[in-house]
Amino acid sequence: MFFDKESFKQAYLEKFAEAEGKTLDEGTSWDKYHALVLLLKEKVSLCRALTNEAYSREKEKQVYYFSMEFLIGKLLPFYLVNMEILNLVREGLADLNINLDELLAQESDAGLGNGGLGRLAACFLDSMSFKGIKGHGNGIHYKYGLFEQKIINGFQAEIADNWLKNGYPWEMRKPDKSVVVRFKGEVRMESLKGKLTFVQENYEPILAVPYDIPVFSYRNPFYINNLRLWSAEPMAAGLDLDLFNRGEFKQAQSYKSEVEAISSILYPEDSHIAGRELRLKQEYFFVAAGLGSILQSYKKGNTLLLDFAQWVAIHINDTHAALCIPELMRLLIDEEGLGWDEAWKITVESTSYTNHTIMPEALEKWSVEMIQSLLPRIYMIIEEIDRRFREEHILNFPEDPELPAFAGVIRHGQVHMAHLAIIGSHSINGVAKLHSRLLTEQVFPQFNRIYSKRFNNKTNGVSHRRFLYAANPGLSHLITEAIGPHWKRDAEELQKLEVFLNDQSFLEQLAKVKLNNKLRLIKHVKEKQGIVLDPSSLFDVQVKRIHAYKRQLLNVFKIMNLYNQLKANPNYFIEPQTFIFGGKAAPGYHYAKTLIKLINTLAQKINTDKDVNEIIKLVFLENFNVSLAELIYPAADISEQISTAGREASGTGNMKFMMNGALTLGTLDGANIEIREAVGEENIFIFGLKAEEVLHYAYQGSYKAWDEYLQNPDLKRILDQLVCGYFQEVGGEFITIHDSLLHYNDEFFVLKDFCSYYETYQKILNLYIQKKEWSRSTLVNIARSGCFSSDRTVSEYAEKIWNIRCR
Ligand code: 26W
Repeated sequence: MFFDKESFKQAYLEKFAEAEGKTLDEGTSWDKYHALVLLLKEKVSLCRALTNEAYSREKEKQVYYFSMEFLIGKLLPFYLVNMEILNLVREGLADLNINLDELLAQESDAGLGNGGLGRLAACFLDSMSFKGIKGHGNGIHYKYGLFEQKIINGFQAEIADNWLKNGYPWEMRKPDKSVVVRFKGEVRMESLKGKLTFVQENYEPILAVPYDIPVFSYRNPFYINNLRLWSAEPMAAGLDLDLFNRGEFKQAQSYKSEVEAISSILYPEDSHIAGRELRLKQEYFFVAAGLGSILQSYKKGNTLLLDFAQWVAIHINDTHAALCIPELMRLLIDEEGLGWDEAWKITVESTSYTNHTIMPEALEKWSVEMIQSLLPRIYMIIEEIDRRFREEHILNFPEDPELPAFAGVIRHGQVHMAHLAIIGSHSINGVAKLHSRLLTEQVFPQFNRIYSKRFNNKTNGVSHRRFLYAANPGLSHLITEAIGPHWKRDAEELQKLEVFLNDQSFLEQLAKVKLNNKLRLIKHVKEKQGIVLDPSSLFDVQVKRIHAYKRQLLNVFKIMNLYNQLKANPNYFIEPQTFIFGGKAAPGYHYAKTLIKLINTLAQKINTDKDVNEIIKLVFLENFNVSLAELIYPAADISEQISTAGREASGTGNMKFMMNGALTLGTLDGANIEIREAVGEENIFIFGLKAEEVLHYAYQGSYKAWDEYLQNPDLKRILDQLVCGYFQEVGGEFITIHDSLLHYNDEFFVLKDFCSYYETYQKILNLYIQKKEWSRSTLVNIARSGCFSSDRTVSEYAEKIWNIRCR
């Protein structure tokens, strides 16, 4: 890459002059950032070209990861760390009077995702590249990513995220690789030499133009993979020229806007599907564009179409990409002339599907009318898939005539996307052991009977290079000093840290790293929100999307109870504590937005109360995104993972906290269960109902939230405080929350789990004051976090699902 600081400086100055056409003194921070990205991109391409020549690699299978979301965050700081040139570049730039941090601040935090699913996709890109897998992302080039969150008067306000306003130097527009995507129209059937063919007519063509972003990983610029994001553009030079020529400028302009709307904005909902036509258009758009270009390049390779599945794996990241199945069928049958059976075999063998949620309101269903009018040929294929499935399985399971009705793709005028994905894929996986079990036992038992071999588990993982190595330089340094650098390549090596469990000086250094990370976060919070936090306090953190099932409310009740106790008993001694929340609510999710207001209202009350504000403090951090996450995880003592058991498919924040040495306070849900297995019961704090118990209550209808309220005076006080003027709430803001618990019987068992949660929290406080024991527990968490690296997850996908070799 660069041999030394001097060669970097020279290359940088040359690149700057060439790209910006100014002297360095005239250049803005943006110019300097821009030149640095161009230089790195060029260097990396050069490295790859040279190595390719040297090694001329044999033909390899390619994986295409289809995802509507890629929450990649900032690339420059991560890539500098991955190439191990951060310090060299920092020092070289400093010699030129340039502060690297100012350049890093220029890059937008690419927020092309909502939360867990999108961030997982980004971690997989890193790990696929690291593992030497030719694995590419395929997604949408949204003009606006997930909104920026501002807190105004305690409420969430949303501001459009115009992440491309200055341009994005990592991406490269590739107009020559554009694909035409066809919507609407009619399908004409005709017989050609005795063979039935299908021709789509009078359709609306839309141009899909790709933007490519290079993906490379740790010390490994040779495997440059590609994240390809598609942008929707009108076919004829930006305008409908017919309309334009007829003088109908307004209509011409509106046609342009309608087309561009397809890749204009990321839907900010992640647990509720509204069934809007624009979203369906987005789904088909990126699927058709991606598959179209894959097939084009596959055919250039002169390989037999019938061998497609041997060379290509199509992975669908939740059902948002399930239209890959009928679209691949359409391409193979209509465009390539294969018969149904051949096409179906190729489709099923190449496609695999990951499910990320079992919440019924998040399982996608589209109305038959909508698919039929927007995608007439695709609908015909879906109907045929449904017909054949029913036919085959009525014959195979005569003892259960109900089964096909249950398990078909089309039911009651709706297309069930998960069913389509299951029938059309050779592998269906959940994202943590419990989740995968619930998929087969509770959500899709009929399919599990038919296709039991297809169902499997792949527990999620996260990029330990981003969330530990790059995000926590202090801890990374300490680890490398202790066990050498190999853990960056193989996270399992972190286990070697256990030899320091009784090393007093190491444990003290660990605590010092945590303190420094708290100071780093405190500085940021002070600059951004003007709030001053206490570095000697315990940092209890819950950062994630705001949802009823994630139960931020339970955490709020804990804080209210603690506050009530402190007020009632001024001599009550506890360790100083800082409660930190962060996360976005979907703009239309009223309950979640009310929760944000409640947290801020409580914060205002506690932080201005002189009786307590030296002991406890509460903050809601604005605009939780990848960059903020990278500051928060390293500073946390407690990781709140308190979803109602059975609801959180896996969680990945839990893993990021763990590898940064925070102890989990959580339910037996998602991957918390596997974290407990890894660290042992004494190094995690588990409370609350188990998934089976929750299910049992739900079946029996035997849970009575009112009883909890009446029997527990602390809880009663808290609930009353929500609605009795305690917060001086305007217009009864918190009534909805109160009603969700008492009038709608507390669907997420907040009241039921309260006591056990509160008691477990007290245990944490007890351990926290025993500094040595606490640090040991912290160390066990770090040392055992290796299995939650996405390197492990991606290797499992490669071996068991994609059938592909890893490095
Ligand atoms: C708009 C509809 C919709 C529905 C579901 C959008 C997005 C979704 C996603 C599937 C929700 C999601 O992000 N699920 C999360 O996926 C993570 C990665 O596997 C898991 O760790 C989380 O537990 C799961 O909630």
